[in-house]
Amino acid sequence: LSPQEMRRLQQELQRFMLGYEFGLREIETKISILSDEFRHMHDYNPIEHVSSRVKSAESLFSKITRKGLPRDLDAIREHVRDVAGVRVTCSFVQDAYRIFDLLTQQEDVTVIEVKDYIREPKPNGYKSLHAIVEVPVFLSTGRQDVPVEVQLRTIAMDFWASLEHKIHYKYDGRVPADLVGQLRDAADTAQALDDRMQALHQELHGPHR
Ligand code: 0O2
Repeated sequence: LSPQEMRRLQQELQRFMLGYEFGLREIETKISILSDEFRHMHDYNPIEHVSSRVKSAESLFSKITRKGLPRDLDAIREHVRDVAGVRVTCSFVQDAYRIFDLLTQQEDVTVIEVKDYIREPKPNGYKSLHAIVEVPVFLSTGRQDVPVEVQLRTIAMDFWASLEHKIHYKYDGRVPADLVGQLRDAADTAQALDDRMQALHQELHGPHR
C-alpha cells in the first residue's frame, strides 16, 4: 500500500471506531443517570461498578478471522456486535434485572438480542445478563445507530468471571478438567452467596428493594 492509501485506511478505521466510542458514551450516560437518580429518589444505589471498553482493532480483526469472514470493516459492522461493551456490576441479582428493564424500556434504546446467562448459566458456570442494544448518535453527517453490548451481573458473578477469564487465558482455552470442576463448584458457591445476600437485603428493606 502507498503511504496515501495507508493514511486513508487509518482515517477510515479511526472514524469507524469513533462511532462505537460515541455509542458507548450514550449508554454510559444513561446508566450513570439511572444510578444518580436512583440514589437521589430511593436513597439506595443498585450499581456497584461500571466499566466499558471499545474492542481494539487487533482483536476485532482476529475475531472476524476466527469466524472465517472477510477482513474488512463491513464484515465487522455486520457480524461483530460487541465492538462497544459496557459491564454493569450490581449489588444484587434483582438489581441487574431492574437496571436492564430501566435501560431497555427507554424509547431511543432498541433491543437487538438478549442472552440471559443468569437464568441459564453456561456449562462452565458463567452467569451474566447480556443484551445487545442499539442507540442513536447524532453526527455532522446525520444519525448513526450504534450497537452496544451491555453485560449486567452481580459482584459475585463478576468475581467468578474475572478469575475464570484469567484461568482460561493462562491455559489458552484448554483448562484442565479438575480446574473446570472447581470453577463450576465456585460458581455454585457464588450463587449461594448471591441468594443469601439478596434474602438478607430484603429482610432489611422489604421485597421491592
Ligand atoms: P471480552 O474480552 O470480555 O470482550 P461472540 O461475542 O459472538 O464471540 P457469543 O458467545 O455470542 O460470542 O457472545 P456472548 O455469549 O454474549 O459472550 C460474549 C462476552 O461475554 C465475552 O466477550 C465475555 O466478555 C463474556 N463471556 C462469555 N462467556 C464467558 C465465560 O465463559 N467466561 C467469562 N469470563 N466471560 C464470558 P469476549 O469477546 O469473549 O471477551
